[in-house]
Amino acid sequence: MRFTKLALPLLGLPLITAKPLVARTDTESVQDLNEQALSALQSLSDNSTETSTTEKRASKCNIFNAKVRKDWKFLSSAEKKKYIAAVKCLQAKPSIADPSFAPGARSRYDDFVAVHINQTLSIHGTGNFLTWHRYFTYAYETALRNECGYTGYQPYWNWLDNTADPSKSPLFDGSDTSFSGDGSFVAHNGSVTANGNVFIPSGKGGGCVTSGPFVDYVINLGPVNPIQDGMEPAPETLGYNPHCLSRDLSSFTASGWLTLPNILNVTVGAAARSVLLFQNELQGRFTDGFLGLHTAGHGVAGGVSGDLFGSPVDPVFFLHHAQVDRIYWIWQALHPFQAKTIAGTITLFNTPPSRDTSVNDLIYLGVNAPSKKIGSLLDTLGGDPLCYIYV
Ligand SMILES: [Cu+2]
Repeated sequence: MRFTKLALPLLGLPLITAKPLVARTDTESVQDLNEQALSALQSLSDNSTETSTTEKRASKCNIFNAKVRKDWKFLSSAEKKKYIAAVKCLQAKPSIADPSFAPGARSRYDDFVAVHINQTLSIHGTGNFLTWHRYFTYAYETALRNECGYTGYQPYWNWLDNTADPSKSPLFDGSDTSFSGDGSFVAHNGSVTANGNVFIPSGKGGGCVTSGPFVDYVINLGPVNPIQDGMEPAPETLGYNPHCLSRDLSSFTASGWLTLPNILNVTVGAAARSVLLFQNELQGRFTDGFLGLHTAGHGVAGGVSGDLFGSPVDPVFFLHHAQVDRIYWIWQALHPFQAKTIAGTITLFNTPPSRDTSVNDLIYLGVNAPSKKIGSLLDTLGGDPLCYIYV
């Protein structure tokens, strides 16, 4: 037993030491973590009670038959265009939510935005933050596939690419294989996070995106609590408020927060010791000016993405949250004894004070997916319904 406990966290280390002694880029170092996670999961699978590899490959969900989520930049142009076409399809399909719930929802895409807006104060800074956003992203991926003919899986945003200039990123370069680029320049005095603790200086945008697939996209819901100077909230929280996709790409936020040390800290460093430390450092604490990788990613996009409530209106949200989930998946794989633990209460940083989150609590996504217990969403290879890995 003692041997097992010592051995498991060391799994995969030979992958690093075996590589030639040349400097690894930050992106490659994160890729090493991803490979360690895969080898840890494979070792767990090898140590399971099933006898043969053939048997494993045939069983319900395992590392061999799991769906594979990839880095956006490694999708072919054709694959990127198919993903973008499916997003636009979801934005064109009529909403199926009860209009009394979200009167402003017009599209199937809005049905996702609406449940996020509605539950914001009970899904951030809470014990369900990681699993809620995991299932939300999964439900969105499923809608793209089942309702809009997408045949791939949910890609992720590799945070450490292009941090010096996010407008060069394949996600934000404004090409027809991006999520549109920066907003037009609108003079403003930066953005201040909701608690007033972090100031993000203005970039070169602030207005509507000017190129790429989402240049004509009309957002119907939000913003609820915009943080960019001069941006006004919608008159009603879930009312109809047509507006454009705005961005203010922030190299300040990307280069300051989307860093290798921050990723190492939460996956193998001091903040990897418990799920509570992990989730707070990853997500960002809204109380003391620590943005964290998650909040920083929203801040890098800026504009409508700065609104904690309405951030899913920017389709890049789902690539960002796939990366948040990838980091969670890596942490879980490298910490198998803690992988299924949860921590936190059911209100935003326990405000107002509330009970602890339970693995028996349901994740509710309205019309977007059947409700699932948190306990069934802790393992991406759990098979009910999750069955995916990251590469
Ligand atoms: Cu969220």
